[in-house]
Amino acid sequence: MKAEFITSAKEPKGYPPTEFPEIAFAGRSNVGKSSMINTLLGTKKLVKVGKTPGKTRLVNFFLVADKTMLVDLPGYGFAKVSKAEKAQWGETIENYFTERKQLTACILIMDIRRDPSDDDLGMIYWLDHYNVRKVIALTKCDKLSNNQQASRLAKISKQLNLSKDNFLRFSSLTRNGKEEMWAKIDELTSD
Ligand SMILES: Nc1nc2c(ncn2[C@@H]2O[C@H](COP(=O)(O)OP(=O)(O)OP(=O)(O)O)[C@@H](O)[C@H]2O)c(=O)[nH]1
Ligand SMILES: [Mg+2]
Repeated sequence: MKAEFITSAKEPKGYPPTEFPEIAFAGRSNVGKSSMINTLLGTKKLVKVGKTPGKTRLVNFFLVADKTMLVDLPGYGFAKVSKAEKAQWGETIENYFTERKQLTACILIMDIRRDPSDDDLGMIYWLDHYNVRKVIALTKCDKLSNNQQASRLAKISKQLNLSKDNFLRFSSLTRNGKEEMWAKIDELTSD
């Protein structure tokens, strides 16, 4: 699949002047946003991933097949950074979501082993409020058995009061869920 890095930006004035529909990847620090984009693109290196939370600090734009922009965002909710840094990342994310007209849908990523955080809830509330379509990707599924995955999915879907068709299971390690995720992205960017 043809995929190219377009640019990184902190402020809206640095965003590319393109009109392609954009899919934003959001979620807690270290949840696997950048890894998911690499997996979807079939690359290991196009997007930088990290062992420590806070690897992605800018908004990164990747153009796929000359038609869809995948947007990698900094994570939220990482406790071990300074207040100033937290505020900075928060602002970078918020700027993107409030200012970017090309935003078409959001892949909200959560670790299947963890309960949704207040930041996750805030993100869902915000997306619904602004009518941004979303899918919730439960990632790191390779850490659990199929049965465990099913029970975690049931629990999270109940906690969020969202039916199961809002969720996709994913693993960047095994690439499980990759085809389903692309099908979803195609659906979200058509019409
Ligand atoms: N086992 C497993 N590990 C994963 C998976 N996805 C990501 N990881 C690991 O989780 C860590 C964080 O991955 P990143 O993709 O950098 O996470 P991120 O959400 O982009 O993090 P920030 O940019 O810091 O917000 C890395 O050590 C990855 O190798 C997965 O599906 N399974
Ligand atoms: Mg990242």
